[in-house]
Amino acid sequence: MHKTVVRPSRAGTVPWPEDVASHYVASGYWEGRSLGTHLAQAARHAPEAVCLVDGPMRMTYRELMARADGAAARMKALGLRADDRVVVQLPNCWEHVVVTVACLRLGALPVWALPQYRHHELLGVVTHAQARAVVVPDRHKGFDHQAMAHDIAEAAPDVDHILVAGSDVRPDSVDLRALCEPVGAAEAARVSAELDVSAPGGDDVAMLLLSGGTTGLPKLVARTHNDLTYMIKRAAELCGFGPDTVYLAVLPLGHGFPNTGPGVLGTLLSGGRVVVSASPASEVAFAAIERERVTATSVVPAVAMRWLQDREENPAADVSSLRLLQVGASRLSPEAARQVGPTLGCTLQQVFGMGEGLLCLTRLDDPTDVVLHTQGRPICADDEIRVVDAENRDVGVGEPGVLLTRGPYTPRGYYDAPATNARSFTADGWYRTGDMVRRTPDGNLVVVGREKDLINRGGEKINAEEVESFALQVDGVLQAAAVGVPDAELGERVGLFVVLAEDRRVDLADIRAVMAQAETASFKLPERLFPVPSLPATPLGKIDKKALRATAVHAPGA
Ligand code: OOB
Repeated sequence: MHKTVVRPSRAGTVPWPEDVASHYVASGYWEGRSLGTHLAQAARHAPEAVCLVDGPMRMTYRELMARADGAAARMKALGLRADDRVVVQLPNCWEHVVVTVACLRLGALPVWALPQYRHHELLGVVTHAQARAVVVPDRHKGFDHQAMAHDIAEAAPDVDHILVAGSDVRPDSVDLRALCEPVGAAEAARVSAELDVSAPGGDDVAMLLLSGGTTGLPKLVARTHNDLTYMIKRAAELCGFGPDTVYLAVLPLGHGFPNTGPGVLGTLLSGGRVVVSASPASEVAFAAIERERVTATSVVPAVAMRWLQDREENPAADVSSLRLLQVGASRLSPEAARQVGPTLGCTLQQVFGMGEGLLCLTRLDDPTDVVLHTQGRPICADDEIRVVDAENRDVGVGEPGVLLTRGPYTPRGYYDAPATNARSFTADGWYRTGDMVRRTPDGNLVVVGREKDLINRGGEKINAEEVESFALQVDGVLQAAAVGVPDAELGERVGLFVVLAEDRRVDLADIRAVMAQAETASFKLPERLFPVPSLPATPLGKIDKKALRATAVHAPGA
């Protein structure tokens, strides 16, 4: 069915040029249907198969859809509509999956947020997304998310509903578990048919994904049903996902990687089974792998390294069902990569992805050398790649440069951010990733560094400038520069160089206190402080962060 109506969800987005879009349709990448419709269709293939496991909770495809469609209908009864944004800040639990599928069925846009976000980040996301609903646990790890969500609703006028998972639901919140009750068998067909009819089109926005390094002023990526469905399905195909796949979701579901790379949604589209784990700790994950005969999972390098170490010390758990370990979101060392096969008995796949789109994978049948030493290659033949120098000239194979990309699942701009787009996208639509890579002769990419001012702490991206602006609020701090200090466990930790006013003493605790006061996520707090008499400058007069990183490696710091 041809849609002529441009839904409001597309306001603030930068569309692909028409001829490019036609090519993506003609090539079969863009199927023109909503992700929710694809999921419902996959569910109909094997309604009695178990598709979602969370502790004692085991849900069949029939039940998942009855719950998701029930939730969609009840969200509608609350006044939520297609195109409304729903910020989902839940720890890993079955409700995360149900509420995501419910939004996709309704045409509402889920916006996944990390559980570690505090008032500062969550308010930024809610405000920029103009969210109408916020989904939180009552409490998680001792923190009262429900109270935070209500505080945020006070400050964000668009928020009408706080949906709460847990047993302590306030009268002014909506009980998420009641919302997710399955719709009765008699009604299921009618509700489902209604949702099918009102489903969004392929060009409509399916969700807003957060770009790495989210601050109080987040960058959101509007991903369409067409682009996202293609990426997930293609990733699932390259990972060999099918009805026999048992995928363990251990990374926080607030991230794109465990949801879409192919992750939870790729597993459900393939007719497989998702097992949700609240923790990536090896004792919990290994027990889940053994109990549920898990075949695939995805982790960040820090978790992979812990698993490798713990496995050597404790070889008791039976992890023989595991066939695929995806590792991504930050750089995996070749030394760690080499241990994965022998120690865990599974295939390693390196994953280089981004909320903005482009997904690179090593292939399951790649030569060992490629799997150990590269971050893979794009999943689509029509992913365009350029590697350029400081003057925007293409560099040769093997030469390092900044990675630029365009393609069928990489939108041409951030959501509602013209000023940022002018910097991050070229006039002809290339996304400037800010990652420094080199291309190998066989077309794989090796991530060698970063041009953008982010710190990658075990896969969590931290905006350096944001940390610096907090530091500058501390009395006595004249200048501040945050850098990623190399770290064996997390890849990088936040280090902060400061120039202090004469005779002033400032401690790490002073800076952390200002950030805590502003209610920021704790993973952003600087862990090392380097007071210096002055900051080094590049020939262009910018702070020389490369020099600072080198200094940090050797300096004692505090
Ligand atoms: C994933 O997404 P984001 O949006 O949190 O972060 C993207 C950035 C990339 O631009 C790059 O700087 C870094 O994370 N990154 C890697 C990497 N994978 C991502 N750096 C080095 N090696 C890798 N393998 O992180 C993400 C999204 C979907 C799938 C996987 C990762």
